[in-house]
Amino acid sequence: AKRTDTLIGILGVPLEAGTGRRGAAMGPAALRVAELPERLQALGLKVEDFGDIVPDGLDTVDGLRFDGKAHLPATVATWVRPLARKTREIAGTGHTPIILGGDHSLSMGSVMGVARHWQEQDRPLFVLWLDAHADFNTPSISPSGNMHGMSLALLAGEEELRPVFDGEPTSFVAPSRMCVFGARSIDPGERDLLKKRGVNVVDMRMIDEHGVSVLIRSFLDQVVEQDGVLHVSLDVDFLDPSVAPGVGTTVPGGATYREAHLVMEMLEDFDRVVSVDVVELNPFLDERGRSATVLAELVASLFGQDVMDRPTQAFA
Ligand code: 5AB
Ligand code: MN
Ligand code: MN
Ligand code: MN
Repeated sequence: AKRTDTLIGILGVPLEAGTGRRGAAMGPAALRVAELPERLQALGLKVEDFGDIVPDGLDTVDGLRFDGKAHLPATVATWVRPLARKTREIAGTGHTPIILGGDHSLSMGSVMGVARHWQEQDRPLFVLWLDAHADFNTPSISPSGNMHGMSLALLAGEEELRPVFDGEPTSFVAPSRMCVFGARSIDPGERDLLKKRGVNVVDMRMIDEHGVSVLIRSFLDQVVEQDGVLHVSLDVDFLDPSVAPGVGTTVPGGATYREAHLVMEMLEDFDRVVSVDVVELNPFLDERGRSATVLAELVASLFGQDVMDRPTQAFA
């Protein structure tokens, strides 16, 4: 299916303060080198590239205080605050935002922005979190303090993380409208909190047993039932490291190439995806641009690239 009426808005977020490892800031550049925008254009979509977001000055987050273990929360705040404003603006002009990361803490901003937009339209926003991790830690339970492991918890409205958007407008997402898909590494405190809040979690064991299609379908059915729209947050580590090695937090036993594409193809048929993050690519750890290329292909699948209609692979 070709969606020639879709207007895409690309926005880069070269943020790596949310992770313990450097290199993710090169992600947006690598995804552009892998021709992610051009692949969408080739499908007939209109694509506008808004460049990279510029963070607010550190003086704007003076006095930001956190209890518990949180690494560089003020720096992350200087990125995700303008990102929330910009994403809301891009969505407001009828674009489908595609946010190129950057570490996963950026989703605090991108999803906050689209959540505000869709709240104004009175449409419930659902979030599909394709990830080896649940990113549902808070500063009091996080084993690492890294903010990229806390973004989904912030978006669910966890009190401990509210200082990130202190003084800024917020819209949170109901945990029952969140689905973590592909999980295989969740911390003990995080597991308890996910359960307490009622987040849907589909782990790799369930995927092995039932297959991605049945499990994705049942979440998408909930979106349709409530006449909702869907944000997709794609963490590179959703994929098996053999498919996409360019990532700081590798966890074996991830989604295969075809499982990931099937998810994207089903999302394309579903036709309710309103915004996308592509996060955690670390080009410094990649092998000859392989992971960046795989990600660009996955996004193309999500917007109509057909499996039978693929150009010859340039990598390998
Ligand atoms: B990612 C861990 N749960 O909180 C933590 O890659 C890992 O965005 C978080 O999913 C991984 O530090 C964050 C151990
Ligand atoms: Mn993540
Ligand atoms: Mn992850
Ligand atoms: Mn990671």
